Amino acid sequence: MPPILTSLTDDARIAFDNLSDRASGFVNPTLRLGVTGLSRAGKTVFISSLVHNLLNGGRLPVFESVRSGRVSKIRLEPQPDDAVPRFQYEDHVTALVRDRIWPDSTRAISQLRITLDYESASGWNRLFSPGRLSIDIVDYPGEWLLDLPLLAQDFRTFSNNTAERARRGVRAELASEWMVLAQAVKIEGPADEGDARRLAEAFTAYLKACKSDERSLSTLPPGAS
Ligand SMILES: Nc1nc2c(ncn2[C@@H]2O[C@H](COP(=O)(O)OP(=O)(O)OP(=O)(O)O)[C@@H](O)[C@H]2O)c(=O)[nH]1
Ligand SMILES: [Mg+2]
Repeated sequence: MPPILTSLTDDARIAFDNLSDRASGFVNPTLRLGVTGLSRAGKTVFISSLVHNLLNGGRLPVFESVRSGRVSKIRLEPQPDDAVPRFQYEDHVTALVRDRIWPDSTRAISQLRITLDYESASGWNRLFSPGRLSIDIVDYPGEWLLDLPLLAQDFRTFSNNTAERARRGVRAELASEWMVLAQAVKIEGPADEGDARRLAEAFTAYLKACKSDERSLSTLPPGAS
C-alpha cells in the first residue's frame, strides 16, 4: 500500500478507535499542569484555592465551562505517580480556611489529581458519553528555579560569583561572619574538617539571614537548608 494511503487508513482507524472509545466511555485524557513561579509567588495558595473553589462550587467567572454548567462532577482521585507525594490539599485548606495561616515554603514536589466530568461544547460530541478529563496539578519549591542557572557554571565560577555577590550591598552586612572566617582560612595549609564545618555553618547562617531579611533577597544559591 502506498505510504499516503497507509497513513490515511491509519488516521481513519485511529479516528474510529477514538470514536468507539469515546462512545463506550473509555476515553479519559489527562493533562499535567505545572504551576510555576519563584519562591513565595503564591503557587501553593493558588493551587489550594483553585481546587477548593472547583470542589465547592466557588465563583470562577472566567472558567467558562464551569460557569455555564457544562461541568457536572468534579472530584479528587488518587494521583498516578507512586514516586511523587500527593499534594496535601486538605492540610493546606484547613490551615488557610480554619486556622488562617499561610502555608510554609514548599520543600518538595507534590501532585494532585482532579477529575472533571463535562458535557462537550460541541453538539456532535454531546451525542456520545460525557467527557472526562483528569488534571494532574504539580506543585514544587520555587527555590528550584534559581538552581537552573547553576547548570551552566562549574564550582569555581559558582564560588567566585557567590563571594562577589556577598560583598555587595545589603548582603555584605549579612555575610560578614562568613567572610571573616573565609578570609582567615589558610588555603595552602592542610584541610581541616573543623574549619570546613564552621565555614559551612557560617555560609548557611548567611543564606538564612538573607532569606528572613525583610529586604527580601530572593536570588539565593542552594544551601540555606
Ligand atoms: N494577600 C494574599 N497573599 C497571598 C496570596 N497568595 C499568596 N500570598 C502570600 O504569598 C506567600 C507565599 O505563598 P505560597 O503559595 O506559599 O508561595 P509559593 O509560590 O508556593 O512559594 P514556595 O513554596 O516557596 O515556592 C504567602 O505566605 C502569603 O503571604 C493571596 O491570594 N493573597
Ligand atoms: Mg509552595
